[in-house]
Amino acid sequence: MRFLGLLVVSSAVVLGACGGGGEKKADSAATPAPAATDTATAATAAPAAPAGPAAAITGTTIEVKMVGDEKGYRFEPADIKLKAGDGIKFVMVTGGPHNIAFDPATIPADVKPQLSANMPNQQGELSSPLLTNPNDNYIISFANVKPGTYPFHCTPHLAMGMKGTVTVQ
Ligand SMILES: [Cu+2]
Repeated sequence: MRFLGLLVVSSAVVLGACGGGGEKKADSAATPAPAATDTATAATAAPAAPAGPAAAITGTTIEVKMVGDEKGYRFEPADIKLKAGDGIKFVMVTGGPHNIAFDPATIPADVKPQLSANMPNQQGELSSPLLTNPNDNYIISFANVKPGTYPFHCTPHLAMGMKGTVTVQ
């Protein structure tokens, strides 16, 4: 009996390091966001148009592990603080598939376009592809994303509490 050598070509996650020279300095005159306690149950379905170009990471890339084991499902660390221009590399470690998703209802309208532009290959609005294999990863630049705290979660494991927050300072 002969076995044909099966060449398993692992799909290389091509992380587009796009060298677009569009470096915008976010010199926003820190407008303090009013404590928005309004119930944003707007039934108006705003089209998710990724307006504007992705902004490349200019600062630090922080690694966040995506873990699922006997202790549960989680991001490590789960609460991440970023400076302007930083980004996050989400790495699948165990218990996948995992993804990274922002609930569009929790993301301010003036943040959505840049965040969306910085999330390649979305599988739904503000939702990354599923990461299935160890070391699969997904990088989100938060460059040009306005300061604020944005909750995110893993869609397959949201019910098991796999969630976190990104705070852009
Ligand atoms: Cu998960």
